[in-house]
Amino acid sequence: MIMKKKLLEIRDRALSELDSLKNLDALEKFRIDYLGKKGHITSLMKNLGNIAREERPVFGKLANDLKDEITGILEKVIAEFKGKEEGGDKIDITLPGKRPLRGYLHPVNQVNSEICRILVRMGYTIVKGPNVELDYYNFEALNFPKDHPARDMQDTFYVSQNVVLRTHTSPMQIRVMEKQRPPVSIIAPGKVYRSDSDVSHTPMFHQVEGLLVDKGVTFGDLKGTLTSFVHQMFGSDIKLRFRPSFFPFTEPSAEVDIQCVICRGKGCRTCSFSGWQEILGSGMVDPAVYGFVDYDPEIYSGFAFGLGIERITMLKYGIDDIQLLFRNDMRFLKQF
Ligand code: 2NL
Repeated sequence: MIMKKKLLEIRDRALSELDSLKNLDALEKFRIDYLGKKGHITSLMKNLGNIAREERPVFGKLANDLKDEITGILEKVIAEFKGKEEGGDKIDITLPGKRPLRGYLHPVNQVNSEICRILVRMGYTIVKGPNVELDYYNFEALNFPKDHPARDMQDTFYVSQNVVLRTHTSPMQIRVMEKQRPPVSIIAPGKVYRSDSDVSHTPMFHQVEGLLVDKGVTFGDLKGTLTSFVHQMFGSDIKLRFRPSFFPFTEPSAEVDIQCVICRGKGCRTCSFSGWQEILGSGMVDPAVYGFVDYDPEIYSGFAFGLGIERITMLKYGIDDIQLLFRNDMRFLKQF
């Protein structure tokens, strides 16, 4: 009976010790202490020979039961610890994954990329330059007279008397022509700034301008290039019309309208029921501009065109308020 008391004592001690163990190392030490070759429970069993013959079967069973009980609890506790250490009880790997939100280009940048892709494939090279420009490159060398309304403080952001935020990307074309002899075929995409803000104007917007100068370039080349561009951009069944216009830096000048992409010419709100939408300005480079970059207008001729990216984005998707493109409202942007 002394042995039975001893057995119960060992059981109590084992159970309370098990409760206080904090990690897998401590559990392993516990296993050796109790179940190892020289462990408390193993020793009990080895002592079986020292007790009365009649008591041996009963005591043997008690000792075996204790060994099984402690082994069972120990295994369970070890499994729990392993789970915790590996984070196994926190992550259910059978749950479906969370799909991360994937970023994508703003519609204005998507349309910009599409325009540049088409023009680069036609042989144009992309050039980029400063948003803060000298009056000389923004106005003077582009043949704007000193009293031209675009030069007004009301329309242009002045940094100082002869420095402005560029009002178009044409200054880059002048910078390239200053350095490079013809043939020149470049496009200048980028931000431009005008002191203007309403449903159809924002103080900053995006433009792509194209310029091609070489020997023997004609208005026919301009028409062919822009027709091919429009067909690639909006579809080969879209009709164009070239309308006489005026720009200080081109002569002759033409604005290009396309059949309304929303109503296909029938007349709707987007095209003010005219069936046509204006998409770009263009013209043959004015000989006066060549004077500023030292090209001989008797030898060279060329054409240029400029288009507003926001305007084309709005036409393409039937957006009626330019401000929507700048509010960064995901409910709006997600649609593109
Ligand atoms: C428009 C009109 C245009 C040009 C831009 C240009 C550049 C040089 C010389 C001559 Cl360096 N022209 N650019 C020509 C005609 C029209 O843009 O309405 N853009 C939104």
